[in-house]
Amino acid sequence: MSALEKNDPEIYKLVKAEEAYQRATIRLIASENYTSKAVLEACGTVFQNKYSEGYPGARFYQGQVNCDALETVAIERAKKLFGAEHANVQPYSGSPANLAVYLAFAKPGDTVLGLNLSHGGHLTHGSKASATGKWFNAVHYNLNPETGLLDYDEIRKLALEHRPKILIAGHSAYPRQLDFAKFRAIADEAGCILFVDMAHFAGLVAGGAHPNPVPYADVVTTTTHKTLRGPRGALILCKEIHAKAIDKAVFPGLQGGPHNATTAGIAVALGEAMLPSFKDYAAKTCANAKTLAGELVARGFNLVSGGTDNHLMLIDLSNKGVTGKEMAVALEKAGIVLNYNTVPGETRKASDPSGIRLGTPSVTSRGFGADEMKKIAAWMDAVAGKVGDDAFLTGLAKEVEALCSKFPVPGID
Ligand code: DSN
Repeated sequence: MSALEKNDPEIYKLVKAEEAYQRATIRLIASENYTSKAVLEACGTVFQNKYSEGYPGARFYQGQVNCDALETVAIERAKKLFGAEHANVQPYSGSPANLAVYLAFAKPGDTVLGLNLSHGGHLTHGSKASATGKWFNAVHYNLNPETGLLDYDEIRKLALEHRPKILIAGHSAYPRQLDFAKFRAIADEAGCILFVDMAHFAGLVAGGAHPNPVPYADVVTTTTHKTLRGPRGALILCKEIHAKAIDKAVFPGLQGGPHNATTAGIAVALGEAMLPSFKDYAAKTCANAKTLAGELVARGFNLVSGGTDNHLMLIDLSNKGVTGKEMAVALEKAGIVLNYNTVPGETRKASDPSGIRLGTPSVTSRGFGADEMKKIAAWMDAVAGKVGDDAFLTGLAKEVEALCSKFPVPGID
Protein backbone atom coordinates (compact mmCIF):
# COMPACT_ATOMS: atom_id res chain seq x y z
CA MET A 1 0.00 0.00 0.00
CA SER A 2 1.37 3.43 -0.85
CA ALA A 3 1.49 6.16 1.82
CA LEU A 4 -1.19 8.06 -0.09
CA GLU A 5 -3.46 5.05 -0.28
CA LYS A 6 -3.01 4.45 3.45
CA ASN A 7 -3.22 8.03 4.72
CA ASP A 8 -5.77 9.55 2.37
CA PRO A 9 -7.82 6.96 0.51
CA GLU A 10 -10.20 9.66 -0.75
CA ILE A 11 -7.46 11.45 -2.69
CA TYR A 12 -5.80 8.17 -3.68
CA LYS A 13 -9.07 7.04 -5.25
CA LEU A 14 -9.29 10.25 -7.25
CA VAL A 15 -5.71 9.85 -8.50
CA LYS A 16 -6.48 6.30 -9.61
CA ALA A 17 -9.74 7.40 -11.22
CA GLU A 18 -7.91 10.10 -13.18
CA GLU A 19 -5.28 7.57 -14.31
CA ALA A 20 -8.06 5.34 -15.58
CA TYR A 21 -9.76 8.29 -17.29
CA GLN A 22 -6.55 9.38 -19.03
CA ARG A 23 -6.01 5.78 -20.13
CA ALA A 24 -9.52 5.22 -21.50
CA THR A 25 -10.08 8.48 -23.40
CA ILE A 26 -8.66 10.12 -26.50
CA ARG A 27 -7.23 13.41 -25.29
CA LEU A 28 -7.24 16.04 -28.01
CA ILE A 29 -6.93 19.19 -25.90
CA ALA A 30 -4.22 21.01 -27.84
CA SER A 31 -2.49 22.30 -24.72
CA GLU A 32 -2.36 19.01 -22.79
CA ASN A 33 0.08 16.14 -22.87
CA TYR A 34 1.41 13.16 -20.89
CA THR A 35 4.63 13.64 -18.91
CA SER A 36 7.06 10.79 -18.44
CA LYS A 37 7.30 8.83 -15.20
CA ALA A 38 10.67 10.48 -14.56
CA VAL A 39 9.07 13.95 -14.75
CA LEU A 40 6.25 12.90 -12.41
CA GLU A 41 8.79 11.46 -9.98
CA ALA A 42 10.93 14.59 -10.00
CA CYS A 43 7.85 16.69 -9.17
CA GLY A 44 7.09 14.58 -6.12
CA THR A 45 10.42 14.96 -4.33
CA VAL A 46 11.75 16.66 -1.20
CA PHE A 47 12.39 19.78 -3.26
CA GLN A 48 8.72 20.45 -2.34
CA ASN A 49 9.98 21.25 1.17
CA LYS A 50 12.17 24.23 0.25
CA TYR A 51 11.90 28.00 0.02
CA SER A 52 14.49 29.69 -2.22
CA GLU A 53 13.68 33.36 -2.82
CA GLY A 54 16.31 34.80 -5.12
CA TYR A 55 18.47 33.14 -7.76
CA PRO A 56 21.32 30.58 -7.61
CA GLY A 57 24.21 32.08 -5.63
CA ALA A 58 22.09 35.04 -4.52
CA ARG A 59 19.31 33.71 -2.30
CA PHE A 60 17.55 35.34 0.62
CA TYR A 61 17.43 32.04 2.55
CA GLN A 62 20.25 29.76 3.69
CA GLY A 63 20.37 26.05 2.94
CA GLN A 64 20.30 26.30 -0.85
CA VAL A 65 23.20 24.07 -1.86
CA ASN A 66 21.03 21.56 -3.73
CA CYS A 67 18.39 24.06 -4.88
CA ASP A 68 21.13 26.19 -6.45
CA ALA A 69 22.59 23.19 -8.26
CA LEU A 70 19.13 22.10 -9.43
CA GLU A 71 18.07 25.51 -10.75
CA THR A 72 21.43 25.94 -12.49
CA VAL A 73 20.98 22.63 -14.33
CA ALA A 74 17.47 23.69 -15.43
CA ILE A 75 18.75 27.09 -16.61
CA GLU A 76 21.66 25.61 -18.55
CA ARG A 77 19.44 22.99 -20.22
CA ALA A 78 16.87 25.62 -21.22
CA LYS A 79 19.60 27.85 -22.70
CA LYS A 80 21.16 24.97 -24.61
CA LEU A 81 17.91 23.48 -25.91
CA PHE A 82 16.63 26.77 -27.34
CA GLY A 83 19.94 28.57 -28.00
CA ALA A 84 19.09 31.35 -25.54
CA GLU A 85 21.49 33.83 -23.91
CA HIS A 86 19.54 33.89 -20.63
CA ALA A 87 16.85 31.71 -19.05
CA ASN A 88 14.61 32.20 -16.04
CA VAL A 89 12.94 28.94 -14.96
CA GLN A 90 10.93 30.30 -12.01
CA PRO A 91 7.57 31.52 -13.43
CA TYR A 92 4.74 29.51 -11.90
CA SER A 93 3.03 29.16 -15.27
CA GLY A 94 2.44 30.87 -18.61
CA SER A 95 0.25 33.74 -17.42
CA PRO A 96 2.72 34.86 -14.69
CA ALA A 97 5.57 34.51 -17.20
CA ASN A 98 3.75 36.81 -19.61
CA LEU A 99 2.94 39.27 -16.81
CA ALA A 100 6.66 39.38 -15.98
CA VAL A 101 7.38 40.48 -19.55
CA TYR A 102 4.87 43.34 -19.24
CA LEU A 103 6.35 44.31 -15.88
CA ALA A 104 9.87 44.33 -17.34
CA PHE A 105 9.15 46.38 -20.45
CA ALA A 106 5.96 48.44 -20.01
CA LYS A 107 4.16 50.72 -17.57
CA PRO A 108 0.40 50.70 -16.91
CA GLY A 109 -1.35 52.55 -19.73
CA ASP A 110 1.33 51.72 -22.33
CA THR A 111 0.25 50.28 -25.64
CA VAL A 112 0.79 46.61 -26.51
CA LEU A 113 -0.12 44.90 -29.78
CA GLY A 114 -1.11 41.20 -29.96
CA LEU A 115 -3.36 38.68 -31.70
CA ASN A 116 -7.08 39.01 -30.97
CA LEU A 117 -8.34 36.31 -28.55
CA SER A 118 -11.09 35.10 -30.91
CA HIS A 119 -8.54 34.89 -33.73
CA GLY A 120 -6.31 32.56 -31.72
CA GLY A 121 -4.53 34.92 -29.29
CA HIS A 122 -4.21 34.28 -25.55
CA LEU A 123 -6.04 36.02 -22.70
CA THR A 124 -2.72 37.52 -21.54
CA HIS A 125 -2.13 39.10 -24.96
CA GLY A 126 -4.29 42.05 -23.91
CA SER A 127 -7.79 40.57 -23.71
CA LYS A 128 -10.21 42.87 -21.86
CA ALA A 129 -11.02 39.99 -19.49
CA SER A 130 -7.37 39.81 -18.36
CA ALA A 131 -5.29 42.18 -16.25
CA THR A 132 -3.20 42.73 -19.38
CA GLY A 133 -6.22 44.27 -21.13
CA LYS A 134 -7.25 46.31 -18.08
CA TRP A 135 -3.82 47.73 -17.22
CA PHE A 136 -2.46 48.28 -20.74
CA ASN A 137 -3.83 49.89 -23.86
CA ALA A 138 -4.14 46.69 -25.86
CA VAL A 139 -4.52 46.88 -29.63
CA HIS A 140 -5.19 43.68 -31.58
CA TYR A 141 -4.45 42.32 -35.01
CA ASN A 142 -6.80 39.82 -36.66
CA LEU A 143 -6.41 36.97 -39.10
CA ASN A 144 -7.11 37.74 -42.74
CA PRO A 145 -10.82 36.90 -43.17
CA GLU A 146 -10.22 35.35 -46.61
CA THR A 147 -7.23 33.14 -45.80
CA GLY A 148 -7.46 32.65 -42.04
CA LEU A 149 -3.74 33.51 -41.93
CA LEU A 150 -1.79 36.22 -40.13
CA ASP A 151 -1.62 39.36 -42.25
CA TYR A 152 1.86 40.82 -41.73
CA ASP A 153 1.01 44.01 -43.68
CA GLU A 154 -1.86 44.62 -41.26
CA ILE A 155 0.37 43.95 -38.24
CA ARG A 156 2.97 46.40 -39.60
CA LYS A 157 0.30 49.03 -40.25
CA LEU A 158 -1.07 48.74 -36.70
CA ALA A 159 2.44 48.76 -35.20
CA LEU A 160 3.39 51.95 -37.06
CA GLU A 161 0.06 53.59 -36.25
CA HIS A 162 -0.03 52.72 -32.53
CA ARG A 163 3.73 52.51 -31.74
CA PRO A 164 3.31 49.80 -29.04
CA LYS A 165 5.91 49.25 -26.34
CA ILE A 166 5.57 45.53 -26.94
CA LEU A 167 4.66 43.57 -30.08
CA ILE A 168 3.39 40.12 -29.10
CA ALA A 169 3.72 37.16 -31.44
CA GLY A 170 2.31 33.78 -30.44
CA HIS A 171 -1.06 32.20 -29.88
CA SER A 172 -3.10 29.51 -28.26
CA ALA A 173 -5.19 28.58 -31.30
CA TYR A 174 -3.43 29.45 -34.57
CA PRO A 175 -2.78 26.38 -36.71
CA ARG A 176 0.15 27.73 -38.72
CA GLN A 177 3.83 28.53 -38.22
CA LEU A 178 4.91 32.09 -37.48
CA ASP A 179 7.36 34.15 -39.54
CA PHE A 180 9.65 35.54 -36.85
CA ALA A 181 11.87 37.45 -39.30
CA LYS A 182 8.80 39.42 -40.36
CA PHE A 183 7.79 40.08 -36.75
CA ARG A 184 11.37 41.22 -35.98
CA ALA A 185 11.40 43.62 -38.92
CA ILE A 186 8.07 45.13 -37.79
CA ALA A 187 9.29 45.51 -34.20
CA ASP A 188 12.49 47.19 -35.41
CA GLU A 189 10.57 49.60 -37.65
CA ALA A 190 8.11 50.45 -34.87
CA GLY A 191 10.88 50.63 -32.25
CA CYS A 192 9.36 48.14 -29.82
CA ILE A 193 10.18 44.98 -27.92
CA LEU A 194 9.38 41.73 -29.75
CA PHE A 195 7.87 39.26 -27.30
CA VAL A 196 7.09 35.74 -28.54
CA ASP A 197 4.79 33.50 -26.50
CA MET A 198 5.70 30.04 -27.79
CA ALA A 199 3.79 28.12 -25.11
CA HIS A 200 1.90 26.03 -27.63
CA PHE A 201 4.73 25.13 -29.96
CA ALA A 202 7.83 25.11 -27.71
CA GLY A 203 8.10 21.33 -27.98
CA LEU A 204 7.95 21.57 -31.76
CA VAL A 205 10.76 24.16 -31.64
CA ALA A 206 12.78 21.88 -29.34
CA GLY A 207 12.24 18.99 -31.73
CA GLY A 208 13.06 21.00 -34.84
CA ALA A 209 9.51 20.91 -36.27
CA HIS A 210 8.84 24.66 -35.94
CA PRO A 211 11.14 27.68 -36.49
CA ASN A 212 12.85 28.89 -33.32
CA PRO A 213 11.83 32.42 -32.26
CA VAL A 214 14.76 32.83 -29.84
CA PRO A 215 17.25 34.32 -32.33
CA TYR A 216 14.68 36.96 -33.38
CA ALA A 217 12.88 37.94 -30.21
CA ASP A 218 13.93 40.16 -27.33
CA VAL A 219 12.07 37.82 -25.03
CA VAL A 220 10.32 34.45 -25.38
CA THR A 221 8.00 32.81 -22.86
CA THR A 222 6.74 29.27 -22.80
CA THR A 223 4.84 26.96 -20.55
CA THR A 224 6.61 23.67 -19.96
CA HIS A 225 3.65 21.31 -20.03
CA LYS A 226 2.21 21.49 -23.54
CA THR A 227 4.13 20.14 -26.55
CA LEU A 228 7.26 20.27 -24.34
CA ARG A 229 5.86 17.42 -22.18
CA GLY A 230 7.08 18.73 -18.82
CA PRO A 231 5.24 19.62 -15.61
CA ARG A 232 2.94 22.64 -15.19
CA GLY A 233 5.40 25.55 -15.18
CA ALA A 234 7.07 28.09 -17.44
CA LEU A 235 10.34 29.54 -18.73
CA ILE A 236 11.40 32.96 -19.92
CA LEU A 237 14.24 33.13 -22.43
CA CYS A 238 15.80 36.45 -23.37
CA LYS A 239 18.80 38.33 -24.67
CA GLU A 240 21.50 38.97 -22.04
CA ILE A 241 20.77 42.73 -22.10
CA HIS A 242 17.25 42.01 -20.78
CA ALA A 243 18.32 39.42 -18.19
CA LYS A 244 18.28 41.74 -15.17
CA ALA A 245 14.90 43.27 -16.06
CA ILE A 246 13.30 39.85 -16.53
CA ASP A 247 14.78 38.33 -13.38
CA LYS A 248 13.69 41.35 -11.32
CA ALA A 249 10.20 41.18 -12.79
CA VAL A 250 9.78 37.49 -11.85
CA PHE A 251 11.30 37.90 -8.37
CA PRO A 252 10.64 40.08 -6.47
CA GLY A 253 8.30 41.74 -8.99
CA LEU A 254 5.61 39.10 -9.19
CA GLN A 255 6.51 35.99 -7.24
CA GLY A 256 8.00 34.71 -4.01
CA GLY A 257 10.01 31.50 -3.87
CA PRO A 258 10.22 29.30 -6.94
CA HIS A 259 8.52 25.89 -6.86
CA ASN A 260 11.72 23.86 -6.65
CA ALA A 261 10.12 20.44 -7.19
CA THR A 262 8.57 21.76 -10.38
CA THR A 263 11.99 23.07 -11.38
CA ALA A 264 13.25 19.49 -10.97
CA GLY A 265 10.48 18.25 -13.27
CA ILE A 266 11.23 20.98 -15.80
CA ALA A 267 14.94 20.06 -15.79
CA VAL A 268 14.07 16.41 -16.47
CA ALA A 269 11.68 17.37 -19.28
CA LEU A 270 14.30 19.62 -20.86
CA GLY A 271 16.77 16.72 -20.72
CA GLU A 272 14.21 14.47 -22.44
CA ALA A 273 13.58 17.11 -25.11
CA MET A 274 17.31 17.01 -25.99
CA LEU A 275 17.14 13.31 -26.92
CA PRO A 276 16.97 12.28 -30.62
CA SER A 277 13.61 10.58 -29.89
CA PHE A 278 12.09 13.99 -29.17
CA LYS A 279 12.75 15.09 -32.78
CA ASP A 280 10.76 12.08 -33.87
CA TYR A 281 7.97 13.00 -31.43
CA ALA A 282 7.74 16.59 -32.72
CA ALA A 283 7.67 15.46 -36.37
CA LYS A 284 5.01 12.81 -35.64
CA THR A 285 2.87 15.31 -33.72
CA CYS A 286 2.73 17.57 -36.80
CA ALA A 287 2.27 14.65 -39.21
CA ASN A 288 -0.66 13.35 -37.13
CA ALA A 289 -2.22 16.83 -37.09
CA LYS A 290 -1.89 17.07 -40.86
CA THR A 291 -3.49 13.66 -41.39
CA LEU A 292 -6.33 14.43 -38.98
CA ALA A 293 -6.89 17.84 -40.59
CA GLY A 294 -7.00 16.33 -44.10
CA GLU A 295 -9.50 13.68 -42.99
CA LEU A 296 -11.71 16.29 -41.30
CA VAL A 297 -11.64 18.62 -44.32
CA ALA A 298 -12.60 15.66 -46.53
CA ARG A 299 -15.67 15.21 -44.29
CA GLY A 300 -16.76 18.83 -44.73
CA PHE A 301 -15.32 20.30 -41.52
CA ASN A 302 -14.40 23.97 -41.91
CA LEU A 303 -10.86 24.36 -40.55
CA VAL A 304 -9.61 27.90 -39.94
CA SER A 305 -6.92 28.52 -42.58
CA GLY A 306 -7.94 25.26 -44.29
CA GLY A 307 -5.59 22.99 -42.35
CA THR A 308 -2.58 23.00 -40.05
CA ASP A 309 1.18 22.95 -40.09
CA ASN A 310 1.65 22.67 -36.35
CA HIS A 311 0.02 20.49 -33.69
CA LEU A 312 -3.46 22.06 -33.58
CA MET A 313 -6.64 22.72 -35.53
CA LEU A 314 -9.41 25.25 -35.02
CA ILE A 315 -12.75 24.26 -36.52
CA ASP A 316 -15.75 26.49 -37.21
CA LEU A 317 -18.79 24.19 -36.85
CA SER A 318 -21.39 26.65 -38.17
CA ASN A 319 -21.86 24.60 -41.36
CA LYS A 320 -22.43 21.41 -39.34
CA GLY A 321 -25.49 22.72 -37.49
CA VAL A 322 -23.95 22.23 -34.02
CA THR A 323 -22.31 24.68 -31.64
CA GLY A 324 -18.82 24.20 -30.28
CA LYS A 325 -20.13 23.38 -26.84
CA GLU A 326 -22.72 20.87 -28.08
CA MET A 327 -19.99 19.11 -30.04
CA ALA A 328 -17.46 19.16 -27.18
CA VAL A 329 -20.02 17.80 -24.68
CA ALA A 330 -21.14 15.06 -27.08
CA LEU A 331 -17.55 14.07 -27.84
CA GLU A 332 -16.79 13.85 -24.12
CA LYS A 333 -19.65 11.39 -23.73
CA ALA A 334 -18.00 9.37 -26.49
CA GLY A 335 -14.62 9.45 -24.73
CA ILE A 336 -13.02 12.08 -26.98
CA VAL A 337 -11.92 15.11 -25.00
CA LEU A 338 -11.29 18.56 -26.50
CA ASN A 339 -12.41 22.14 -25.85
CA TYR A 340 -14.97 24.43 -27.38
CA ASN A 341 -13.43 27.62 -28.72
CA THR A 342 -14.28 30.94 -30.30
CA VAL A 343 -13.41 31.32 -33.98
CA PRO A 344 -12.44 34.37 -36.08
CA GLY A 345 -15.50 36.57 -36.65
CA GLU A 346 -17.26 34.84 -33.73
CA THR A 347 -20.96 35.70 -33.45
CA ARG A 348 -21.77 33.62 -30.35
CA LYS A 349 -20.70 33.97 -26.73
CA ALA A 350 -17.42 32.52 -25.44
CA SER A 351 -19.29 30.11 -23.14
CA ASP A 352 -21.06 28.52 -26.13
CA PRO A 353 -19.09 29.52 -29.22
CA SER A 354 -19.12 28.29 -32.82
CA GLY A 355 -15.94 26.25 -32.77
CA ILE A 356 -13.76 23.59 -31.26
CA ARG A 357 -9.99 23.38 -30.91
CA LEU A 358 -8.07 20.14 -30.99
CA GLY A 359 -4.49 18.98 -31.16
CA THR A 360 -2.31 15.90 -31.39
CA PRO A 361 0.38 16.28 -28.66
CA SER A 362 -1.18 13.78 -26.21
CA VAL A 363 -2.27 11.13 -28.69
CA THR A 364 1.17 11.25 -30.34
CA SER A 365 2.85 10.77 -26.95
CA ARG A 366 0.74 7.63 -26.69
CA GLY A 367 1.89 6.31 -30.05
CA PHE A 368 -1.19 7.00 -32.18
CA GLY A 369 -0.43 7.27 -35.92
CA ALA A 370 -2.18 7.84 -39.25
CA ASP A 371 -4.67 4.94 -38.88
CA GLU A 372 -5.86 6.25 -35.53
CA MET A 373 -6.17 9.81 -36.95
CA LYS A 374 -8.47 8.49 -39.67
CA LYS A 375 -10.58 6.71 -37.08
CA ILE A 376 -10.84 9.83 -34.93
CA ALA A 377 -11.98 11.95 -37.90
CA ALA A 378 -14.66 9.39 -38.82
CA TRP A 379 -15.86 9.27 -35.20
CA MET A 380 -15.98 13.07 -34.95
CA ASP A 381 -18.02 13.21 -38.14
CA ALA A 382 -20.46 10.65 -36.77
CA VAL A 383 -20.77 12.52 -33.45
CA ALA A 384 -21.49 15.84 -35.24
CA GLY A 385 -24.66 14.22 -36.64
CA LYS A 386 -25.72 12.62 -33.34
CA VAL A 387 -24.94 15.10 -30.56
CA GLY A 388 -28.24 14.34 -28.78
CA ASP A 389 -28.07 10.55 -29.15
CA ASP A 390 -26.71 9.38 -25.79
CA ALA A 391 -27.04 5.68 -26.63
CA PHE A 392 -24.85 6.16 -29.70
CA LEU A 393 -22.33 8.27 -27.77
CA THR A 394 -21.93 5.83 -24.87
CA GLY A 395 -21.65 2.97 -27.38
CA LEU A 396 -18.89 4.85 -29.17
CA ALA A 397 -17.09 5.43 -25.85
CA LYS A 398 -16.61 1.63 -25.64
CA GLU A 399 -14.97 1.58 -29.09
CA VAL A 400 -12.78 4.51 -28.08
CA GLU A 401 -11.74 2.70 -24.90
CA ALA A 402 -10.94 -0.45 -26.87
CA LEU A 403 -8.65 1.53 -29.17
CA CYS A 404 -7.00 3.31 -26.24
CA SER A 405 -6.32 0.00 -24.49
CA LYS A 406 -3.87 -0.87 -27.28
CA PHE A 407 -1.66 2.14 -26.49
CA PRO A 408 0.31 2.45 -23.23
CA VAL A 409 0.10 5.74 -21.40
CA PRO A 410 3.43 7.51 -20.69
CA GLY A 411 3.91 8.16 -17.01
CA ILE A 412 1.24 5.64 -16.00
CA ASP A 413 1.82 2.32 -17.77
N1 DSN B 1 -5.07 27.24 -21.32
C1 DSN B 1 -4.03 27.16 -22.32
C2 DSN B 1 -4.52 26.60 -23.59
O1 DSN B 1 -5.36 25.73 -23.54
O2 DSN B 1 -4.07 26.98 -24.66
C3 DSN B 1 -3.35 28.46 -22.52
O3 DSN B 1 -3.15 29.11 -21.32
